[in-house]
Amino acid sequence: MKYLDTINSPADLKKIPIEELPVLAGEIRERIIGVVSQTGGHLASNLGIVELTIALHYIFDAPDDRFVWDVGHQTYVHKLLTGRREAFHTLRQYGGISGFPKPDESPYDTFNVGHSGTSLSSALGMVEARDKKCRKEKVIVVIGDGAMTAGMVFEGLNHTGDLKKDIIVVLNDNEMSISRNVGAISSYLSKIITGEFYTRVKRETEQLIKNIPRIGTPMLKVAKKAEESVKGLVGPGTLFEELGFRYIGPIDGHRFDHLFPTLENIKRLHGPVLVHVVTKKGKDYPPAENDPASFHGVSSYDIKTGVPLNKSPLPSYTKIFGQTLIRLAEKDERIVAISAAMPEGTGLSDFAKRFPDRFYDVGIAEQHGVTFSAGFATGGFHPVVAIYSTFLQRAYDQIVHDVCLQNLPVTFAIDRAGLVGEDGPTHHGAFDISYLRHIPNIVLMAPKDEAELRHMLYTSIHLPGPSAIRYPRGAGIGADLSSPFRTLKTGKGEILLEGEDVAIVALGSMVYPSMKAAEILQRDGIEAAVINARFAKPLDESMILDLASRYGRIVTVEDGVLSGGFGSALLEVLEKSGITGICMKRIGIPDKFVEHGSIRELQRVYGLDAEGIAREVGAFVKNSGSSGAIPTVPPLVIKGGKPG
Ligand SMILES: Cc1ncc(C[n+]2csc(CCOP(=O)(O)OP(=O)(O)O)c2C)c(N)n1
Repeated sequence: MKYLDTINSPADLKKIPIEELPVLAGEIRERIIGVVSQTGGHLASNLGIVELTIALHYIFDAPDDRFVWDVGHQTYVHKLLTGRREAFHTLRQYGGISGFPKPDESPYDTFNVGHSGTSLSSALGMVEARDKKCRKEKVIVVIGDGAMTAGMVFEGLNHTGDLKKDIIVVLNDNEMSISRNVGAISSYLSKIITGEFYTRVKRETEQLIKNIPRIGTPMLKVAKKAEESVKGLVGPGTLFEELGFRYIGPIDGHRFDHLFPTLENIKRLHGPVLVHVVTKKGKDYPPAENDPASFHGVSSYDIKTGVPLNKSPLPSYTKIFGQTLIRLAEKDERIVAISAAMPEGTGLSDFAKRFPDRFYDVGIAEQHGVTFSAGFATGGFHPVVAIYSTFLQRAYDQIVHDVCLQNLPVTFAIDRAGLVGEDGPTHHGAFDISYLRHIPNIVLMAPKDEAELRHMLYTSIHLPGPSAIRYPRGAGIGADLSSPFRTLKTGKGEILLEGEDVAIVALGSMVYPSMKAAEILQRDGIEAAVINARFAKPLDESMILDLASRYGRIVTVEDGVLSGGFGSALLEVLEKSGITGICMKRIGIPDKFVEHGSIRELQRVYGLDAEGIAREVGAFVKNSGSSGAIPTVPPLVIKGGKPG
C-alpha cells in the first residue's frame, strides 16, 4: 500500500515517519504526472513544490492554520493531502475538482484565487480579522518569485511592515515565472541564492576596514560608516528586513532536514517573517525539468516523452497574432510589443527573439505594462500590449485614465477572450466587451477567424487612437492566410448570409457557430441572415437599423457576459434611434461565474455552440409571431460618428 493512499487529511500525513517522507514525495509526483498527463494542468510548478507542501502540512495545523496560496496553480499537492486524493483524477474536468483553491470545494482552501499577487493582501486581511477576534491561528502565505513581481504584493508588503502582525510568508523561489523570471527583484533574489551577496559584502567590508585610519575620532567615524555600510549589505534579505520582515533563508526546498527545523523555528516567531525557499520547477520529471516553461501549463501528454497529445494541426490565434506582429514590425519601426510575464502564452516569444530591443516583459504587472505603453506611445511609438482578457481586468483604470483619456495609439491584443475551459472562473475572458466598450475613444474588434485577426491587427496599428482586438483561446478554423493585409473600415460589419426570418448578428468567434446554426435552422424552414459584426465599438449603427427595419427580429451572439455586452450595445442603438416594435434576443454568457470544463462542454451547457444557437433562435422565431413584429421606424437619423 502506498503512503499516499492512507492520507485523507493532514492528520494522516503526520502519522507517516519523517524519514519516509521522501517516499511519499515520490508517490505524489507519480500521481500528479499521471493525472495531469490526462487532464492537463500546471505540471512543473506542482512538481517543484512537493516537499515544501508536505513539510508545511506536517508542521502547521490546517485548516485551523490558514494557507494562502498566490495564484493557486501550485496547489495539487495540497489538494492531495487535504481530502481530495480520490477526486484528484477529476482535476479541471467539468463537475470535477478545480485546478485552483476554492473555499467551496474544501475548508482547507482559504481564498478563491487564480490571478497573481493577491496572497499578501488577502492574508493580511485574515490576520487582522484573526487578531480582532483574539484568535491564535497562523496565517501562512505561499508565493512564488514570479508572483512577487506583481505590484499588489508590494502594496501588501508595505502594509504588512506597518501593521507588524504575526504573518508568515514562504517565498517559493525557482527563478522562474512561466518563463524565466524578469526584473530587478528577480536579480536580487538570484544574487541571494547564488551567494553573490555574501561575496560582495565580504569584499566591500574588507575594503572599508583596510581604509580605517589607526587612531582617534576619524577611526570611529569610519568604523561607524563601515558598520552602516555593512548593515546595508549584509544579510541576504536586507530588502525584506527593511520592509519590516524577519528574513530567513535561503533554504533548500527539497530537503526535509532543512525544511523541518526552519519551519518549526518560524512557528515560534512573532511579527512578519519571510522564509526564502529554493526549489526546482519540474523536479524529478526530466521533460519538465529540462523545459519548465513549456511544462508550466500543459494539455494532455505522453508520460514517457512529455510530448503533447491531440494537438491541433491548425495554428492557434495566438500564433497567428505573433507571426503577424513580426511581419508588421519588420516594416513599421513604431511597433513595440509588451507582455506581462507571458511571452509564450501570448505568442510573443518569436517577436522577442527577432526584435529583442523592441520587446518588453514587464513581469506580472499588467497595470504597469499598460501605463508603460501609454508613456511609450506619447513618444511616437505604437505599443502592442498582449494580455489575456482575464488579466487585463487588472489594468482597467490604466486603460481608461492613461490610454483612452489621452487617446493614445496603443493596441491591446486580448488573447483568451471568451470561455477558456479547464482553468475555470478565474480565467474565462467573459468581461472584456463589457469593461471596454463604454470607454470613450477605444475601438473594439473581434475577428471571425484568424485571417481577419491579421487584418484587424494591421488596421489597429494604423489607427490614431487606442484599439483592442479580442480573440479566443485555441486553434483557428484553418482560414486562408495568404491575402494581403487590408484596412477594415472602422465600425463596419459584413453580411455573410441573407435570410428572411431573422437576423443573427454575431461577434468574433461566435460567427462560424452562427453560420452553422443558420444551416440547422434552414432544415427547420427558418431562413436566418448572419452578420459578422467585426466591431463591438463603434457599432455599425446604420446596418443595425436597416436590419431592424427589414427583419423585425434580431438575435445577437457573443462569447462574453450579456450584462453590458455586445447585445446590450445593439439594444442601446435601437433605443437611441427611437425605433420600436423590434423583437430582440441576446445569446451570451449569463450573469454568473462560469465553472471549469472543456470549452466544448461549456459552450454546450451555455448554448454557445451551433446547436444551442439554433435552438434558441428557432424558439425565438416561433415565439415572436409568424413574421416578427412590425417595427415602427422613425426617419433614420444616425447620430454619433467614428471615434477619434
Ligand atoms: C494577474 C496575473 N497575470 C498573469 C498570470 C499568469 N500566471 C500564472 S502562474 C504565473 C507565473 C507564476 O510564477 P511563480 O509565482 O514563480 O510560480 P511558479 O509557477 O514558478 O511556481 C503567471 C505569470 C496570473 N495568474 N495572474
